[in-house]
Amino acid sequence: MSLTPEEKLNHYLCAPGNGVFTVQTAKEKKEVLHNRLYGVTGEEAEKAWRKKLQEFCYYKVDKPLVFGICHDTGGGILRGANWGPLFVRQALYDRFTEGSIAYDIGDIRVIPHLLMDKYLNSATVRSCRSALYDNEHFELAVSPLSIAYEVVRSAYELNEGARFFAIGGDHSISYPLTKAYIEQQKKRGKKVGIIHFDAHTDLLQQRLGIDICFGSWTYHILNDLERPYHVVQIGIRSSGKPKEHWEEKYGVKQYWNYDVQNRGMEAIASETIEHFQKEGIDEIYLTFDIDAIGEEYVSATGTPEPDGISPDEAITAIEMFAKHLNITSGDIAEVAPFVSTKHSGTDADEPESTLSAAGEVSRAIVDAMQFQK
Ligand SMILES: [Mn+2]
Repeated sequence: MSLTPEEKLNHYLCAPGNGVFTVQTAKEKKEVLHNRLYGVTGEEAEKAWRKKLQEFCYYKVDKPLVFGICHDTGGGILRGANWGPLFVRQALYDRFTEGSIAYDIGDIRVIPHLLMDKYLNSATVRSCRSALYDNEHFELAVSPLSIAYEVVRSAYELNEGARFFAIGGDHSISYPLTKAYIEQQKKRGKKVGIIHFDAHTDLLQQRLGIDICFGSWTYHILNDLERPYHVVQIGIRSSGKPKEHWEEKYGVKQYWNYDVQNRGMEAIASETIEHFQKEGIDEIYLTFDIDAIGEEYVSATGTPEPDGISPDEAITAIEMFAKHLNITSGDIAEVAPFVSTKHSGTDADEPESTLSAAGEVSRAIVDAMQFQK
């Protein structure tokens, strides 16, 4: 039996911060968030969130939608990005009042052992449908990445111009999100570009036989774009191969961290803006892997890397992009608040330092989505 987009969203989502399936862990943290968003906690917060979701479905709210993907099964070095949505939301809403410029529709429901439905046999799909939806015959996705894709598609069915900001999660979340985004913009006759901040290229074809994961999602989205150089990567510094390899083999455009340090972020951002303008790009998806920022500021992440861009450089670039490009959706990934090992003798307080950077970056991306050109 097939369901309407409203019914799907009601099955696929849960209250903000509740996407990590726990009974007691971080309960207080969830209550703080719910109090802030709804003025109540527990079942009352659940009701208040569901009412907001109904409002979105009914009124097609035209603000950027915020949702969380508490998923780190696509990671594989240090896990813990499943806690990103709960903590990054707090940091984001510390910087502006939720409701003023964005609309929080909650977290997607996550079975933490799953990645994508295509990896599952039908008996597992049925059993997970029973667990999530109480009905093994509902034709609904059960894995986090498959659900993320369906949530974005359902939002588009309700509002064809929906804009969203997703909070991950490991970086594999950007695969279903950009996939759904590109399909939709193509339908609307729009030409799409992706700005990708990261320490890594994420251009592996597969990792240990798994094709969609944190290290490979970009490779798998290249064919969906009109040209591979409609992906611009910024901040790369940890790669087994040099820039020329990736640019020549895959056709992407890259600015490594040394480019940023040698030429300054403003020059890199200007060149990126000119590149997209020259290509006639209508809409931009901006994805930000928090490890683009150096581990001296950001160590609460799965693969921290030293000597990256600074939070200020990131904000400078995003604010320049916001002025000249049409950023209509985006995400932040790989914030892992409980993974706060101190590397390279840094003395930053963690995870506060990482969360402050993540909050600033998220605020800048959501702000960027306000400007429509
Ligand atoms: Mn990444």
